[in-house]
Amino acid sequence: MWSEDVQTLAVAELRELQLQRLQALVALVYDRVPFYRDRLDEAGVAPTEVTSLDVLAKLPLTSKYDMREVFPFGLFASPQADIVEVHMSSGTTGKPVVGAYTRGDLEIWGEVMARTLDAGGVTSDDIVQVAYGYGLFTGGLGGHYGGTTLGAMTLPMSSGNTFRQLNTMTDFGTSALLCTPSYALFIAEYAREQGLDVAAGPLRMGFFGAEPWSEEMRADIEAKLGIKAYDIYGLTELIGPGVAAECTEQNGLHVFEDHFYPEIIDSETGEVLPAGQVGELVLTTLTRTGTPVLRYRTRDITYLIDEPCACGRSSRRIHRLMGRNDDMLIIRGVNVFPQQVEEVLLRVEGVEPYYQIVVDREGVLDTLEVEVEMAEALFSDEVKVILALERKIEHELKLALGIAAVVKLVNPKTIERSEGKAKRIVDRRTVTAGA
Ligand code: DLL
Repeated sequence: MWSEDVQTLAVAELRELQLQRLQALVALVYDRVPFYRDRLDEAGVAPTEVTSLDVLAKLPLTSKYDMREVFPFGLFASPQADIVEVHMSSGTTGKPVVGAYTRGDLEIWGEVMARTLDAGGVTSDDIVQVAYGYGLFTGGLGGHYGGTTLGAMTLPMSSGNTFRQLNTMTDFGTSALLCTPSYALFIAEYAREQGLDVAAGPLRMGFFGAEPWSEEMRADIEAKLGIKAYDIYGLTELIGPGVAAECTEQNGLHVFEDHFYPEIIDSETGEVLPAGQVGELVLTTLTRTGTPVLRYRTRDITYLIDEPCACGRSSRRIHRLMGRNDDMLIIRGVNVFPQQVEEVLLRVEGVEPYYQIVVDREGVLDTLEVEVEMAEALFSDEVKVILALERKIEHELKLALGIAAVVKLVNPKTIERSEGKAKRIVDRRTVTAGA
């Protein structure tokens, strides 16, 4: 196991290490970042009062909106001369969020991404194809630093140019693929069209994340590519990918707790919830010095698992993400997560895993429409077969969501394929709702 000593540390020792690091972090941000100093002063907690991990619950939470206010340099805790790299979130809903890395931070990133790949079985003998986008997005370079830190032969493909991805995979004998789950599906589809049997080749592992995906989607990808598909998690604000990752047990994602401290809170009240209870994930960086973050509200919904894992890692795990509280649709008063829709669609025979959820409003009533591609085999079938399948999926969705949806089977290849994060929700109500 990569960095086995620290990954299997006795829990009491891990907590002690976390406390020491938290104390250093709070002292650092208090000293160097006026934004945090003001928030800590407002909360009435001095750095010297962080005498146990329980004090963390009294420290202020940080949101994406806070970060945007101090864009771009307001959260730097190191002099600009010590910053060697910067990444940014896409900022589709406002100003982007900046993550700045010192040389030490890049080493930490390489380390946690090496752990991520090692957890799925990658060694220095493997050939790692990084098909996350390179650039300001953290997926490409994060995967890259993980591969090179581990000593694997790393192919910096970036996303897109699927023809070349497949040729390279075949020519080099790639054994590990890194990309978004939606791009993995597209690669599988493209390979099939080219008559290439990826499952028969050397590809053995995939490390997928950066967007929501379901257990059903995992099974589909594993079958089509003939691999083990591991769920990996992270976000720009914290470091990028490398915050948490699955081991070969594929039963929750181990948080690399010596670098990132996880909490689950009730989104409404901010109260910290015990392991097993579903809520919003809050993360604190324990070691970064470029842009360290205190109690960042991720908006991601999950719960903590603190039972020991058969793999021997002593860190707590998070359950596969269950949605984001800002992706949650409220349709006729009912909470709907896109992943619930995906789970239903992938269980049904006759449709492909390409779909879009369209929410609109007719008068005062919200409408939910799910467009999903029919399988090639169904395409030539009679209209009544297609209609019957639509009604069947509507029935299943009603059972799963508790509200009615209209299902429209669309022709094969009509829903846009994704090379990065897929866009699956179209909410036309936002204009009138003013959100
Ligand atoms: O997506 C970092 C990353 C790159 C993670 C490659 C994994 C692999 P951002 O662009 O800042 O960073 O987006 C972060 O993406 O808050 C989640 O909502 C979502 N997300 C990331 N990983 C997963 C996952 C990268 N495994 C946001 N499952 C996060 C579900 C995920 N959602």
